[in-house]
Amino acid sequence: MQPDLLFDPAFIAEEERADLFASLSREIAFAPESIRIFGRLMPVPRLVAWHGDPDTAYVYSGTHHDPLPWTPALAHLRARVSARAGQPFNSVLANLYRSGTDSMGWHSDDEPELGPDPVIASLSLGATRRFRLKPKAAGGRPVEIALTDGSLLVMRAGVQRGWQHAIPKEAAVQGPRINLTFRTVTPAARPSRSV
Ligand SMILES: O=C(O)CCC(=O)C(=O)O
Repeated sequence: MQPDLLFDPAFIAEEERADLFASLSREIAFAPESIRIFGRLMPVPRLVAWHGDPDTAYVYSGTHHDPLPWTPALAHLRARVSARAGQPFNSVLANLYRSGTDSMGWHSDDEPELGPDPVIASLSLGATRRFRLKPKAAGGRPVEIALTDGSLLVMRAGVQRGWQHAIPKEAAVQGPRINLTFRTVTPAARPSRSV
């Protein structure tokens, strides 16, 4: 069994990559974030920002996030990524991996706001990082893809249901990487919070 992926290594042309990385670095207020594990708040090993349409509040890492507005570079990339993926997106989780010591643990993007079978498009700029996928079912083989500068990976319907993914630490990686995961949040899908 293979995950249903679209991988386009040259989605962003080489001559655009550095300018886009600089625009995103300037426009996005990447911030530290914590995750609650067994009641204790632990910092996640990367910086993050949540941007989207006004009604795309999203709970991830156990915390409620109201969206920041689309910046010019994010709005530009949303249009291009939606056209390539054949799918509209109303929000984006931006991750900044400062070096190879930043990482993302095993997870599926399966929060209720994303619906039962989300399509998620992941754009990478900067340092190449290894992206690992492992099937939830016993006996399946893991898959690894090098997410290179300017690449687009679309995880199609079924991937979040059947697979987990991660970005492992890589001591040899010195440079930073920005990753944008475009998503579609359905506000009504999560019961409203009590205050
Ligand atoms: O940085 C990446 O390529 C993965 C990001 C990711 O898994 C996520 O935002 O859920």
